[in-house]
Amino acid sequence: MKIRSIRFKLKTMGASAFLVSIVLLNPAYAAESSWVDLAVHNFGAPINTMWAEGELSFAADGTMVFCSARQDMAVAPGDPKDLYIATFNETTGSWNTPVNMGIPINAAPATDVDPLRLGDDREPWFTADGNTIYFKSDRLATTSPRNNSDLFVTHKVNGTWTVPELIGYPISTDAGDEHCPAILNDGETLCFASRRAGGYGGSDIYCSNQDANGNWMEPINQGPNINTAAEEFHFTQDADGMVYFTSGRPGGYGGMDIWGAMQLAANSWGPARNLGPQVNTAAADMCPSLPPGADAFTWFSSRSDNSLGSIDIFWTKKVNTTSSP
Ligand SMILES: [Ca+2]
Ligand SMILES: [Ca+2]
Ligand SMILES: [Ca+2]
Repeated sequence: MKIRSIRFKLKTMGASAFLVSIVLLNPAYAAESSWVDLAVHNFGAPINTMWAEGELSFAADGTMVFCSARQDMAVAPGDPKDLYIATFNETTGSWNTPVNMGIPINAAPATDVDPLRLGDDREPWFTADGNTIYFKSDRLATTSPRNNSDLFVTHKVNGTWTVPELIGYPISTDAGDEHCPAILNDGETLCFASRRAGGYGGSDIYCSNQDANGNWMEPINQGPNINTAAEEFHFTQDADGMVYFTSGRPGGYGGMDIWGAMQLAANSWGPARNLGPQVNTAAADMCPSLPPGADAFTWFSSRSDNSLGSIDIFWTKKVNTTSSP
């Protein structure tokens, strides 16, 4: 058998963003579906480690922000999660060593102020222009009233990330444990998860838009095709309008699974479909993300196969998901 190299390139806005070199064993099959197309791929080192990785998000140029529980680069000993930024090296065909975004983007533990302030910064949403990151943090958590997490935003100004600002009420609340922010394809609608009263149970997904003065309006529960009595969180929308999200509803493969639903109108979604057994397993399969280009799908999972330890980030071809309506 001869060795043949297939270069799999994701493109966006005319710019090559993300390149993976893959070796196939038989050139005769190169034009057909191969194991490469069908496989679930581990992102590999240096992104995945023996600690937990997850919650990734991409800018249009392929730069990735994600979170990790790795302790060898944490902003403080015992810090549970920090945000990291990583770029892909097209020369070597692998990711560069990720960079801890540092304080003040990441908060150090402040349990002396309140025992809930563990320094848990996670669930980044990177805007396509690479200049804004929304994320969840416990830096303002309070035991009474119990407020575990809120949403924050930071902007890159002249090459420096600004001190994160709280996205205040009615997005962050004192009782909702807001998390998993996301911007829909329109570039304007902010969606997030919250346990606030009035939902279908547990964590539900809500969306909001700004009024003419730039203030976020009352968030709208995304309805029963998205939200159930189980946990729902982490929207991400593709160019076709399909939104991918995490849910623990019945009918999946066990634990948390990733589901898809097509947008019908503002705040209105078609029936949710499980993405199928390539992506979803009996373990926790969560927090979908879409790299630049149309054909890849990424997420994180506690699946034990092909893992570098704890939770890892994976990708597969989008064709391996069964989300089509
Ligand atoms: Ca790991
Ligand atoms: Ca729910
Ligand atoms: Ca699962």
